[in-house]
Amino acid sequence: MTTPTQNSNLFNAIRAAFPDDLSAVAVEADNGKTYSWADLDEQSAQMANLLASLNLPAGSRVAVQVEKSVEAMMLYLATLRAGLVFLPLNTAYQSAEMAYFIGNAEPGVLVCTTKNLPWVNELAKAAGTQHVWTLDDNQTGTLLELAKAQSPVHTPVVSASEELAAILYTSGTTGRSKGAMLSHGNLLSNAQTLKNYWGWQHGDVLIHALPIFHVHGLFVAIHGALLNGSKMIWLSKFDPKVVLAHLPKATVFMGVPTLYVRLLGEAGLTREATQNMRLFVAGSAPLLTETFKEWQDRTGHTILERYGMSETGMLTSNPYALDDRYAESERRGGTVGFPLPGVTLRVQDDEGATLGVDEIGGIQVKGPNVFQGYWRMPEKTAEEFTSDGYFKTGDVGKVDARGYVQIVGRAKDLIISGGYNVYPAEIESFMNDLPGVAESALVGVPHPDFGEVGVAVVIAKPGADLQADALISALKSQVANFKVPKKCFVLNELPRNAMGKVQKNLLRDQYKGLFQV
Ligand code: MCA
Ligand code: AMP
Repeated sequence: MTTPTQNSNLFNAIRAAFPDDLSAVAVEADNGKTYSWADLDEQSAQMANLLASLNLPAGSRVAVQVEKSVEAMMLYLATLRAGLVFLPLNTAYQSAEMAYFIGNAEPGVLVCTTKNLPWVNELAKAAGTQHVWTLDDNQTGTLLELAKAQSPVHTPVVSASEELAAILYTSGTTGRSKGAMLSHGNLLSNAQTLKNYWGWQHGDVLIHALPIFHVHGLFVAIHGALLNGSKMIWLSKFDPKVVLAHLPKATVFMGVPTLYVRLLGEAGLTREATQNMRLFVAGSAPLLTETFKEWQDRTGHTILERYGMSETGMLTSNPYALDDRYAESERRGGTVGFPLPGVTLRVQDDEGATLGVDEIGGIQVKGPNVFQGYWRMPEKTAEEFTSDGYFKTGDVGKVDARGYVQIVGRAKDLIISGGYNVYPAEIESFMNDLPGVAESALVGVPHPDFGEVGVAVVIAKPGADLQADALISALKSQVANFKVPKKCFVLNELPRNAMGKVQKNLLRDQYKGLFQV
């Protein structure tokens, strides 16, 4: 237990890493604006004072569904320093999805775009959320108007390390997402581990091209730069040509595999264009060894692949330099490297026996980065931990003789498309509710750009005349665009095994060549 005076508020560690010269540029945004370190401190202080003025109960959630902007990042920092719980939501979520998150999280504050305000207001009313503000990516919105009237000085609230800092929804194996509760300590321990393990150094400059409503862009990228007092080149959206243009002025880039595939599609990606860079990090989805090798041949850089989860932050990483716990310093394609310092990883079979070298089983982890559980789901949380306190990741893999971890599959029914998670159970429930649909199945198949995409198989009710295109457009009006199946087939029946379970593996085999070029 921490002493009451010990303040483990993550913002303190971030603020302590700001450079002495607060007038220096902290963020160079692609809208032409630059933000100094003083801007980050003062504007997040104003937002923190605004949040504090609401006198919300401790642990209140601040739900945010806004387009990527530096002001949105400042709202995250403000939530930390105000001792509240940041809840970022993918901007692609539509009202049905948002109704679930807002109903489940019951936020004290909801921040959304002006465009979505009408229906977000309805959800807020239903959930008892008293404060709904707007924030648009052109530096306007009621949040900024109200914050302007606040003092630019704010002392971060005293937070114990086990107090919640963020909730991220993820892993809807049951068709519905669960809120992963992350504490100040979870986030800080992981951020400090990565700062050391990836050799962050004075003068580093990060190109930030990821969304900031997931762990990769919000924690791994932003904490990496801020905890190192490093400038960020801030792109509101990934564009390979824009990234290429900035490479000569940067040293670190982080991306999901799709970003690397698209950069490789650019003739401008050359050794010369990347010679100033120090580190390329990939994760959130499997990096194909072809991509890993092509990048090495084209640029001379060896991508560093790492593995993480919303529930745990980063778990394993290929070595940046020599890792004195292992005889290796090689980054190996097709592996996710070694368990990070402080992380204990094991592989177990279904009976709970710990497996040995090269034996494939369920990956389980322990560490200060592992979350506090799922929001208001104690039973589900208990199911995800072993009796001796390991978190069951739902990933299937092995550890080889050199200590490298390889992920070979997933026990959970999950498709990772362009780095976004698509939960078949959730999409199947939407499809089954469409008129004339008797049942459906969504499976993941390889895709040259997104890595993996969803393909739907739908069975019609007797007499119903289903058109695949009509089903797809119906889904488009209900769920986030990235979740919409890239192909839909109307068949007479689904393959089932003796127990009557749909054999998704047969469907995956049947459609695996659909997008192969
Ligand atoms: C866009 N589209 C997609 C995806 N993104 N379809 C499938 N999967 C996707 N990921 C579709 C849209 O529906 C749209 O189709 C069309 O592509 C163009 O939309 P647009 O938004 O312009 O797409 P984009 O700009 O090309 O986006 C692709 C992207 C984006 C840049 C790869 O998906 C992205 O930023 N992914 C990163 C996700 C991320 O940050 N993951 C980290 C999760 P239509 O026109 O038909 O609607 S954190 C995590 O996984 C763990 C913890 C970890 O280890 O990091
Ligand atoms: P999320 O549900 O957003 O927390 O995503 C976490 C999941 O992404 C993990 O459980 C893995 O299945 C997957 N993942 C993350 N990084 C990698 C990686 N480097 N290789 C393969 N899968 C990964």
